Amino acid sequence: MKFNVLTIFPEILAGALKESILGKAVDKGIIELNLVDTREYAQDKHRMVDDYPYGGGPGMVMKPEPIFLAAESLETQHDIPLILLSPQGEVFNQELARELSEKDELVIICGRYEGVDERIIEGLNAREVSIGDYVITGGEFAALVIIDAVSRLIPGVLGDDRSCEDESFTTGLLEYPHYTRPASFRKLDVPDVLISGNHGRINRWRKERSLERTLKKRPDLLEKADLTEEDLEFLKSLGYEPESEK
Ligand code: JE8
Repeated sequence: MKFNVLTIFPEILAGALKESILGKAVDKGIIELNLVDTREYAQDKHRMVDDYPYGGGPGMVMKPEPIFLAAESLETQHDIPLILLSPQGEVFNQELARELSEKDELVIICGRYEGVDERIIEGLNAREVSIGDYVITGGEFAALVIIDAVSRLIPGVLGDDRSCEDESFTTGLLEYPHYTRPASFRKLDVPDVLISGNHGRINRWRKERSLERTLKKRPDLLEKADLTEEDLEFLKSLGYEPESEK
């Protein structure tokens, strides 16, 4: 997968993506980063990438020309999804991460200031995506979130023993609680069942904790989760009433 990112702050992404698992995936060539500094495509001698908003008002708006030229400079095939990060976008989730992870290549446009000239959306046929309902200062950190979530779904990026089949948001449930050594720490003990060696009991315990904490912390997730008859019975024993039975 090749991520083309258009930004005036390529170092934010370069710095974050050279570390850890994603850094290794880049080294291995499983993911490729093409960070394009849109300031390089500014048209005037002052290399201006922003200008005053038509109609007045506070702040500055990113000019269209540098972003169009940067996008057109990419040696990409037609048909490559172009994502514009924006608080107005569809909210990013695991389903969209999966969809994007199937692509060979993506183009991600990061704005700053008050955002980009609206003509970017139509003119470049960009899909607006938001990482959630809060305000950040620009698209770069949102791009990192998307690159991270998409990359870890690409075969070879995670270690083999970390297949992400059974995890939260794949099952639609929150994860069970995790513990490691020591078994007792400041009088706080690891649940006995996890030390029992009985994998039947351990799996049942984990499934039940998963269901229990999803009911407690994120009951909204239960409506879409794929629950067995047994799961449903357990949830009902905790007081859960499915929306369909209300
Ligand atoms: C951005 C952003 C995502 C999210 C994304 C791109 C470009 C309209 N506001 C713009 C005014 C305050 C400052 C904002 C800065 N900004 C924010 C996001 C995003 N994806 N989930 N929240 N915010 C830009 C400029």
